[in-house]
Amino acid sequence: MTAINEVVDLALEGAVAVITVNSPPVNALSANVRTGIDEAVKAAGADPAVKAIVLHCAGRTFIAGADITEFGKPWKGVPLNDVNATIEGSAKPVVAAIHGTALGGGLEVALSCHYRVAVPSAKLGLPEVKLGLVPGAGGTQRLPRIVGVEKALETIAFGDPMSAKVALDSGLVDQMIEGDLRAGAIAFANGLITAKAPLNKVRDRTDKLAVDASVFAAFRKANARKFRGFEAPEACIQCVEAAVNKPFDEGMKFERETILRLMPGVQSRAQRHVFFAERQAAKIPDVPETTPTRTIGRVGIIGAGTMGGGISMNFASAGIPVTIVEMKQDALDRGLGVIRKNYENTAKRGRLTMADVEARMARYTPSLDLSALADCDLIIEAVFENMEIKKEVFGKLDAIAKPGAILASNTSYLDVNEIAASTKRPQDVIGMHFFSPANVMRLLEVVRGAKTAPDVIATAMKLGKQIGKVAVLVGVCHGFVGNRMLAQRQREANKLILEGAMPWDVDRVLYDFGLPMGPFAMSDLAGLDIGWSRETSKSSTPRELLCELDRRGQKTGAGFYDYDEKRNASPSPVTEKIILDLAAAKGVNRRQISDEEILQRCIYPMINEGAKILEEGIAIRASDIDTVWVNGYGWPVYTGGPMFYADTIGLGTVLDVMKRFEGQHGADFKPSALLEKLVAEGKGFKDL
Ligand code: 3H9
Repeated sequence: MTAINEVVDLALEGAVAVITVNSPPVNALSANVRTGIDEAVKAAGADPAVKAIVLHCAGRTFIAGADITEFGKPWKGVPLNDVNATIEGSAKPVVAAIHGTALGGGLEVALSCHYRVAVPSAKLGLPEVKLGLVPGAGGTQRLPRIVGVEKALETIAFGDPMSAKVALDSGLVDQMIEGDLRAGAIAFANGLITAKAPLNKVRDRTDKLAVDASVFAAFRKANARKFRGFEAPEACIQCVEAAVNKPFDEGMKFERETILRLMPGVQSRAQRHVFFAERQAAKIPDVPETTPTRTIGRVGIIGAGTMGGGISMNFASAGIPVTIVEMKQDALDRGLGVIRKNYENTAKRGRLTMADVEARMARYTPSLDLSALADCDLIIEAVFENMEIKKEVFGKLDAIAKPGAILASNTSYLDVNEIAASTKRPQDVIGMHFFSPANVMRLLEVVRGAKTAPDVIATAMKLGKQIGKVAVLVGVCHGFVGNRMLAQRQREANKLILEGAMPWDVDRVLYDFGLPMGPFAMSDLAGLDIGWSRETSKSSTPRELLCELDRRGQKTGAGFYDYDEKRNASPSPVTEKIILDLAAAKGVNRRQISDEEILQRCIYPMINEGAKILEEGIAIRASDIDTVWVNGYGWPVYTGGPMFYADTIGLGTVLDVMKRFEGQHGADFKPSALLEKLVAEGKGFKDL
C-alpha cells in the first residue's frame, strides 16, 4: 500500500488499484483529499499492472461533499472539476464504491467515475441547494445524463438524497453490493476487466436529455410555493436546462458561473450559517461530549392529546417502546386513533409500508394508570399548561418513577425549577419542549433547570438527535427562547392593528419576508379561543370580540379572516369593523402604516429580546437562537435566523430604529445593553 498523502492511499489488489480516502469525519473534499485522489488516479493510470481502479472511502461514509469550511476562502489545491476530469479521462475504468452518504461534490466525483456500486444502506444526493448553491462540479450536467431530466430536476432542486435502491432503479448505481463493499467493488472491477467493458463516460451521453421544454415550466409551476423566496432552486433548474440546451463543456461553464455567483450571496451565507449552527447547538461548554448518558429503553408520555400524541410518535418511529397514559378511556382511544391515522396517511403517501405502521403501533402500551410508567427510563409530561397541575403530576411521578428515570416537562412557558422542586430528585428533571405538530417540527428546546444533572442534559440532547430533532439547550425563563421572542412580535402585531394596519397587512408583510404565515392567520389556524372563556372575556381586544361572535378561527369558518369551504382565507369586513370600532372607543387616531414599519415593529424587538436572552445566558450562543427560529417557527432559512439577519442588516441600523421607536412608542423598544455594547464596539452577534 502506498500513501499518496495523509488522507489518500493506493493499494494494488491483483489488477485492480484501490484508492482509499480516509479523512474523518465525513471524507469531505478538502484540498488534501482532492489532490490525493487526483495523484492516485494518475499513479494508477501510469502503472501497467493496473487494469481497473476502485475509489473507496474509509470510515462512516463515502465522500459527503466539498469541504464547506473552505467556502468563501481562497482556493487551494487542485480544483474539483480538474480531479473529476482526471477520473473521467482515465483510460482504465474507475469504479466508485459507495457506502454511507455520497453527497454533493462526493456524488459528483462518483458521477465522474465510469461505474458506481453501492451498499443497500447508501444514500446519494446533491444537497447543495440546501446551502443556497447549485452543485458546482458537474452534478447538474452529469446527473440528468444518467437518470434523465425530470429525476435530476427533482434531485437537484430539492436536494433530498435518494436511497441506493432508487439509485439502482434509475441507473445511477450499476450494482448493489451485499456484504463487504471493498471486496465486492474489486470483484465488480475484475468483471469489467474480463468483459473488456467500455469506459462509460457520462459526459458523452445524450440519450436521456431529449425532453420537451415544457418539463421545466411545469416543474417551476408545480413547485413555486415550495421555492418561494429562495434563489438557489431556480438556479438549479437553469443549470439543468443548460445541460439540455448546451454542449457538455458549455453547460459546465454555466454551472461554474452560477455557483460562483451564488456563493458570496446573503442566501448562501445564511444557509451555510444554519448548517453549522445546527451542529454547533449540540456542543455544550460545560457538558462535554464525553459526558455519560443514561440508557433510554422505554419512554412514558402523560397525555394522549395533540401534543402528547405527537411527541410519542417520535419515539415509536425511532423504535423506542412507549407507554402512553391518559385519564379517561375515550381520550386514550381517541389519541391512539389519531396516531394510527397519522401513520396511515404517511403510508398512503408511500413513505411507510402498512407493516411499518403496525410495527410502530405495536410499540405502544396504552394505560389509564400513572403507575404503568414505573419501568420507563424517560417520562415526558404533556398535560394542561398550568403550574399547579404540573406540580401535582411531578409529585406523583416522583413516587412512581424508578430511580434514575428522567422526568421531563413539555411546558412551553413555565418555570422548570419550580416543577423540579415538587420532586425529591430535581437533578433528574428537565424541560423537553416540542413544537406543534410535534411529530413534524424539527425543533426541541431542552430546558436546563438550575439543578439538572449533566448526564440528564447529555441524554436529552442525544435522544433529540436520535429521534431526528435539532435539540437546542436553553435556560429557564418565561417562554424560553422561542416563545419569549414570539411574544414580542405578537404584542407589536396586536398594537399595529389598532394603530392603523389591518391583520392582513401585517400577515402579508411577514409572509413576504418569508415566514409561512403571519400572526393572525396563525391564530386563526390554532383557534382564537385558546385560553379564552366567555365568562372572563373583557371585550377589550379584537380577538376577544371575535370569539364572542363565535368567530374562533378556521375551525368555525371565521376568525380574523373569513374562510370558504376549502379554507381559503379572505379579509373580513366584520373584523375590520371590530377593529375600527375598538380603536375609536380607545380614542386611537388611526394612521397609514408602511410595510417597512410593520416589518421593523414586528422583527426588531425580537432581535432585541434575543440579545437580552444572550445577556442572561438563557441561550448559549446567537446561532442557537437562529436554530430555534428556523426549525421551530418556519423562519426563512435564507435569511439565516433573526440574529444572523440582524448582522446582515447591521446592528447599528437595528439600534437606531429601536431608539426611534422607543421615543415614539415607549419602553417596549428599549434597546438591550448587549445591543448597545456591540454597536459601540463595531461588532455583530457573530463576534460573540
Ligand atoms: C458541495 O459539495 C459543493 C460542490 O457541489 C461543488 C464544489 C466546487 N464539509 O452532520 P454531522 C462536519 S457542497 C465540512 O454531525 P451526521 C460537520 O460540521 C457540500 N464539514 O454527522 C460535523 O462537524 P463537527 C454538499 C462537514 O452523521 C461533522 O462533519 N454536502 C461537512 O449526522 C459530522 O457531521 C453536504 O451538504 C462538509 N461537507 O451526518 C453534506 N459535512 O463534528 C453535508 C459534515 O465538528 N453534510 N461536516 O460538528 C451532511 O449532510 C451530514 O454531515 C452527513 C453526516 C449526512 C454527511
